[in-house]
Amino acid sequence: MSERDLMDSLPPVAANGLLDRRLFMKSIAAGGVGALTVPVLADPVGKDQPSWLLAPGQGAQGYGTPSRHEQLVRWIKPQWPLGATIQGLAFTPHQGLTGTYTPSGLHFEVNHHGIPDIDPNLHSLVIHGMVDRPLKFTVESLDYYPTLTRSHFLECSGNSGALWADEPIDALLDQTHGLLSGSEWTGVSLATLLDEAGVQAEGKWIIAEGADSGSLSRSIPMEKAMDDSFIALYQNGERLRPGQGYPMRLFNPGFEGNTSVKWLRSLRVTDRPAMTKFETANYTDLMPDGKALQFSLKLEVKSVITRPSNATVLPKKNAVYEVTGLAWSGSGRIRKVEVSADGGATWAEAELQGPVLPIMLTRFRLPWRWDGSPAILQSRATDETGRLQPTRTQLLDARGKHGHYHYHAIHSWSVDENGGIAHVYA
Ligand SMILES: Nc1nc2c(c(=O)[nH]1)N[C@H]1C(S)=C(S)[C@@H](COP(=O)(O)O)O[C@H]1N2
Ligand SMILES: [Mo]
Repeated sequence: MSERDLMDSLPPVAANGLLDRRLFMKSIAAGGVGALTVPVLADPVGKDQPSWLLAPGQGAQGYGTPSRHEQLVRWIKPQWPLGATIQGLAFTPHQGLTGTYTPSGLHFEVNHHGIPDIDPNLHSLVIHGMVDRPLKFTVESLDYYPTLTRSHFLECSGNSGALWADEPIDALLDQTHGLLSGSEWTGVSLATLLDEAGVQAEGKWIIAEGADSGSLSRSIPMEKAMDDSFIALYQNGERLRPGQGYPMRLFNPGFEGNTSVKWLRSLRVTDRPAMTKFETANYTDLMPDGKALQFSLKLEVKSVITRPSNATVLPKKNAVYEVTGLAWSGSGRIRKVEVSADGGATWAEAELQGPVLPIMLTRFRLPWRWDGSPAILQSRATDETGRLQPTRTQLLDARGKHGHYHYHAIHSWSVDENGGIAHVYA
């Protein structure tokens, strides 16, 4: 089938060149519809052999590292105001990644008081307060409990905070969406440990405290703690990295990242929240009426196109590109992601990469034929509870213009006639 016939067999599903999500499956049989032309070779083997074919290569490393030709690094110097007050930020470079699991070395980090250098043999976790039996767990003792493994995203509620600004920032995706990563976490259910300690009837909250110098503390509702919270000990199969909370952290699936207290040393059961610095001075949401929302813990439904992005230029007109990105929700699974190439006037449903897991990054893909004229690419996600990602206007109408956290509006990339891409508000 020629490329033309292929296009005709699967006509556009939305304006400005969005094509049926099954196109890529058909195009494998048809010989490809990629945007870069690959030459047909007269002599497929050739005479000149590259140097690496002529002599044995180097030995294996004790701990593997990426190819020296791959320079993908986390961005650690924020270009927007919030970060200026936090020393230990690192942003995941989603513009250069694919899949849904973030390599551990590229996981984002927010360290409000730096990374403590903890000796696991000297670290412990105490559960105390309104419990029948106060308990102390060493790292080793937790290894004897039944473990669970969950794939979850972690997102700082300050992720995309730069997009509250009046003008769209000219920065790569790490700066706007890089306080978000996805991992496989292994650890021990918090309910198991709380049951062993015996939570008393008045115990409605848990104050979780970290072993960093500023003792970051957050109040967690007992309902959440008994539902799906866990103590994470491993990440992507290996022990937690120091930046992720080594040797143990609290993990509250779908809640704002700040509540997943790293370097966890204490869980105190109480009858009320502690009103710590991080739930009063920080991580509250200023509303249009001047009042602030507290304990807005659950993360919203959100998505972003990671390729194409402003990290690249579209190399060729009248070619088919894969539009791909990530969608996630603090409330469960992603049900649907739609893509628009005309600034939100028409939408087409994207292919979701399975398995679609609850409270985990979900990758979407859709073929798009760019005819060379200006376009605005957007994605919007719907989760299994029916929550739909709002437009920027809807978000500002609801939350006002002085937000700092929980920005989750539809994100827009403009494409100009030269294939240049920019972050815009549409
Ligand atoms: N003890 C402690 N826990 C902490 C923090 C911290 O600075 N100290 N940062 C919090 C914030 S603001 C976020 S968003 C997440 C980030 O987790 P990560 O650094 O593993 O990505 O950890 C949270 N837990
Ligand atoms: Mo955060």
